[in-house]
Amino acid sequence: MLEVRRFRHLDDFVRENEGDARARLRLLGFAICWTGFEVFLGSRCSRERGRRRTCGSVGFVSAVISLSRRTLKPTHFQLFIAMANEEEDLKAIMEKHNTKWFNVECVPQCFTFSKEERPGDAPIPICNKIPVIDLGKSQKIETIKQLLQAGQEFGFFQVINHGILENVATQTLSTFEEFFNNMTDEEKVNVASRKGWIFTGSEEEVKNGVHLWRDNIKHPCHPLDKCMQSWPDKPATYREVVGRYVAEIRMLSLTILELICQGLGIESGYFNEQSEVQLLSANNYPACPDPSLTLGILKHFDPSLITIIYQGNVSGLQVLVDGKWMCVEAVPNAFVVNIGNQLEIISNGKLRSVEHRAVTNSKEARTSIAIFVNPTPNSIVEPAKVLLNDSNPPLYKSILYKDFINASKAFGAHTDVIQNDS
Ligand SMILES: O=C(O)CCC(=O)C(=O)O
Repeated sequence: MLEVRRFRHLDDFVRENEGDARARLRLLGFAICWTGFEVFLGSRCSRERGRRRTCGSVGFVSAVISLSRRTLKPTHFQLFIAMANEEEDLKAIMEKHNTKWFNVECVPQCFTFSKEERPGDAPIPICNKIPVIDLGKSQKIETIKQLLQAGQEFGFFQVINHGILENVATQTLSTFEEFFNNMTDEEKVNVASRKGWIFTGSEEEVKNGVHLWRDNIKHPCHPLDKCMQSWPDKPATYREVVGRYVAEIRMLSLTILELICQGLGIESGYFNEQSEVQLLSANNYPACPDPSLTLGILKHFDPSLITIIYQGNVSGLQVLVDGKWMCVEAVPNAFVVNIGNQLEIISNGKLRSVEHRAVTNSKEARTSIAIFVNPTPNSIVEPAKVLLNDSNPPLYKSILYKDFINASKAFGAHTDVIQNDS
């Protein structure tokens, strides 16, 4: 019986038939035919139409030749379909799917990361070593010890009993879901250029030539009364709900930073000036037909002091632990906290900023809210003097925060819009 299979990409076909010399020969034959037809048709029609017509013609001619020689094999059809599935550009996908770029059966080539970058098929375990720290405990010394140890070992921890009511976080998450779901194409274009906040749909989010599988909104969120005026006004509750969330997270971040201060032996209040900017970044990762090929966010370090993430009940954040990717479990009503580059510098390397990334899943969309607590652009970031002595020389040079950001292109092309320069 003839088996007809769809391959998402030519690569996948080649990989599956690696050991088969005949398949390789057929592949070569196809490639020669294809090139010939491309040249022939290329001068007469647009590239896109030419390619599709070429695939059809090559498939048809090859099938006829194969049939006449009685050598028709399932792989012919596999290859033909693989070729027909090759690169469809994002604009065409959006037009075809009425602007919902993620409503596709297969992952288009323009969302497929290289083998080195993509998550692949191997299951990624949940890391149960990343500590879940109870901030409600009366023994502060014990809490401080746990925070320091987690920051040293993993650069990540989760906090529970943090004093933020669960519905504050869940309502904010729902507001962002509504924001991402209901925004029209026209609005997306308008908001991308609005001063004070940026929306980047997957159309714009290109990393190394491949699009991220996410929509994202970023805006400053401190001081609240100043920033809020320029936030989105749709959904109607956006400013109220997100404002309440931001105020709560500000308090939580100051509590955590003060505990870290005490743990490191730095004078109380050291981080007050270093934490004057807060940037909110909310992500929406739609369900993806093949999460092994895509990424919501490429691996990166955070250019912050600390980052506080709410991921609801859907996990998708992965952290490098001992050189291996591990999932951060979605713990009910917990916030994930990670040490950013600036705190690594101030602690003179005692606390670690660790690489992390966001992956997608095939079952449901995931929304996450990250709040980056950052120094002001003109503050100097350097190892705290009290931590330095002859046996602990500075491991990092002093640097202006804005120079750090510009040199590392931490916020990409939108740095000016989202950097609060006041
Ligand atoms: O979606 C997540 O959990 C990852 C968030 C993150 O790493 C970021 O926004 O930089």
